[in-house]
Amino acid sequence: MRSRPVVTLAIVLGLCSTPSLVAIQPSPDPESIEAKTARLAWFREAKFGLFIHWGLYAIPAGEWKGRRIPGIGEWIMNRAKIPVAEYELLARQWNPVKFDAEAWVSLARDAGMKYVVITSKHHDGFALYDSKVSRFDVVDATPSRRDILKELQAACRKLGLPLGFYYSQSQDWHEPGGAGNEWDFGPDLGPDGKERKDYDKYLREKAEPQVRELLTEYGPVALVWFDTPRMMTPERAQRFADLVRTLSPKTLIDGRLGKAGDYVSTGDNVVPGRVQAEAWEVPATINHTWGYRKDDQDWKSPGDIVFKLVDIVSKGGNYLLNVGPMADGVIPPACQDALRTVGRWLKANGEAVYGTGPSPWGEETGEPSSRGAKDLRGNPLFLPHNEWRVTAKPGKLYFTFFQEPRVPFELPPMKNTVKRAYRLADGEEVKVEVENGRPRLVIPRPIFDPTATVVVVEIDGPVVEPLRVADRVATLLGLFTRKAMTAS
Ligand code: JFZ
Repeated sequence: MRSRPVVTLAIVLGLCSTPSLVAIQPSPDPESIEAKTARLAWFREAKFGLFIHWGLYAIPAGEWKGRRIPGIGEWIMNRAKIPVAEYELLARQWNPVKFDAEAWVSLARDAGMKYVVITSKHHDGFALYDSKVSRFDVVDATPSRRDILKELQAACRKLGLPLGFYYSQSQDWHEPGGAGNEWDFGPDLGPDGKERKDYDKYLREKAEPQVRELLTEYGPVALVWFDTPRMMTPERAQRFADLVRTLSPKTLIDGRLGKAGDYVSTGDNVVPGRVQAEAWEVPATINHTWGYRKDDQDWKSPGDIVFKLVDIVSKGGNYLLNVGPMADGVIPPACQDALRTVGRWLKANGEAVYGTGPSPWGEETGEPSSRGAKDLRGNPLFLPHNEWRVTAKPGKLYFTFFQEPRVPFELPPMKNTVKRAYRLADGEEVKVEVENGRPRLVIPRPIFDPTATVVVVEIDGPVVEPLRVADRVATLLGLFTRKAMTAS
């Protein structure tokens, strides 16, 4: 604080005495709103991404020594308390002969996904690329020796999809200093709450150098998806943030580093009830595990995925949907089919998704239950309404119906007049009636596409102007401007 006047004086003197320096733009503060907004532009447009959890855990695929190990597949080392020395042996079986990076990225593209995020190193500590600071990776420890991330980087570049890396910065069950492996290396914390491992040694000698390798050798890196920030003090988290900001200023940081990132990551599979202003993303499973488990073939249906996508987008978020490839490198065919079906829907209706803004209203997503009912955790009970959602672009509203609505469908209150309405998939005109100043859509029955039918409503003015209660009363009394009445 005390040095500030001195610094200011120095700057002023510097600028005055050497005019040439004025031309040098100081690089904008990476934490400024402007820098963050610019970094986030592609992410806010993209809406839908492919998450890939792949590693040695795809080999046991949920089963260890003939025993079914419950829980998510990529946690098998932890759940079965497999010693490092034994888990390491899996690397000798790693030989994904059917892995085809371009096939994976094409799947993402066919599904209408606009970015890809893959586990570069999960909690088990095994890296999917040729790391120079650890031998526990696909090249140094396996008979295959193929650098998975290099191949994916090339495929993503070729097909034009941004590629990001999940990196487990804190948990590393392979390292004595990493967090999480209490079966080989004892607890992370003592009964006094003090740290018992040389965690900073692990961070300095493996995690930080590996993040550096990813940013410098596998770029451009769209984002780093940090996770489970155990023992991530603000100082430690800052060291990772500094690496990302200095080595690759356009790279996004997710919401699980241990300090605020560029966007918020919700809990796994958790979709908030309401519109959120900040950029956010839901990491979600397509069945009930991230890493492949042979006993989980319970894929979400294309209709369910389309609903979740539009629901999330109408609340301002992104949907990062995961697949767990099998050990041979193949993404389970049934889950590929579901994704391609979603892609066909998006091919016809993507305009309602990509680059849109959230619902101008928001009440349509549900309502708090009356009389203060609480859920099991004691939170106010929220009753979701899932009949329709709305997204917006300048002058246009996209109403997506997941069920046949009651017809005519009364549009939510707005001051704007409706110019016209049409079905997005085939351009067919949808009749608009106006009653008491309130436009209604006469949607033909049966509904066009039972998965989800989008009706585009063109309005005057770029954005919805909300009707306040007083305006609504005036409308009902017939006092509202003639303008609203002339729509149809
Ligand atoms: C973590 C990992 O442990 C898991 O294996 C997977 O990679 C998943 C995407 O992320 O699990 C979490 C992390 C955070 C929450 C839930 C599961 N959370 O905040 O609710």
